[in-house]
Amino acid sequence: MSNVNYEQDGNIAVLTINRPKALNALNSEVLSDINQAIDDIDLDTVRALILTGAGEKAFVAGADIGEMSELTKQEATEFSKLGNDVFRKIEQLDIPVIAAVNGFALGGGNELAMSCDIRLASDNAVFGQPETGLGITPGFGGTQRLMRLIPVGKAKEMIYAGNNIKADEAKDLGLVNEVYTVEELLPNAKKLAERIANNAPIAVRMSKHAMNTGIDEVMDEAIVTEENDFGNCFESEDQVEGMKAFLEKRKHEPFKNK
Ligand code: DAK
Repeated sequence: MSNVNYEQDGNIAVLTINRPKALNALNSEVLSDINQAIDDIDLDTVRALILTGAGEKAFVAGADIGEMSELTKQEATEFSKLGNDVFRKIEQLDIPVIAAVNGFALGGGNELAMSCDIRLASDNAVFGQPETGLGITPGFGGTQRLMRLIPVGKAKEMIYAGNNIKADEAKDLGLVNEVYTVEELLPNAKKLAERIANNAPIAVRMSKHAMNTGIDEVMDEAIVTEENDFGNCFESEDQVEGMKAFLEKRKHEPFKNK
């Protein structure tokens, strides 16, 4: 797949969107390639995924404006569904996904980053939803995810006015967890991915499910979601080993994802 690179190293994998000449803008081909690459992940061995963009300028500069400009209403709906389905697949993937945002994350790029569990940024990263200046609304979840991640008034300002924010402000707002130099971004994303990969995969998966499901539920339902996910861990060998190792005051054996 020419539009994405996928590399697995042990238990972690890096998916790089590779269309740097167009600042990694998402056309339907790129979206299909991301979709295929996600489907091909070996979830028995990969325990954390990093998503990043090729080149020095951009994570993803948005959906492809050239392709979108020609769409009919029917085609636009299909394009929006393709993007939404891929982004939702990333959001609901059984392993945590870290966005390593290495430059512009505009429109669909910011929306893609927001579909990930965690965002880390380089100090030259720029986040924004410029769609209203193009005569459209954000179409890959931006109207919904941004206001769930940062204060509603700030999300509305970014979307109505098309104001971009830089990495430091994104950190202050909680949109990104940490800011690094360009060179240090990927190594630090890998360090975090490795820390995640060292923990019990079923427990991480159940935690992701509980948080992602519970955030859209009322508290009385959300705690039941947690109860079930907590209970599910007790059918795993990793739970037995993790607790046994603690009680025996030793380091646990590498977790087996079983
Ligand atoms: N689409 C297509 N090409 C793009 C692009 C994009 N989003 N962003 C950049 N490029 C291309 C440029 O056209 C240029 O191509 P050439 O002219 O070299 O062939 C190349 O990438 C380099 O860009 P620049 O020359 O512009 O580079 P600069 O450093 O000067 O500027 C920039 C960088 C990121 C500030 C600028 O490129 C820019 O403003 N880009 C557009 C950013 C943007 O507006 N992004 C939001 C796109 S809209 C929906 C579904 C989805 C969406 C909405 C609705 N439904 C179906 C309902 C999502 C919408 C969006 O994401």
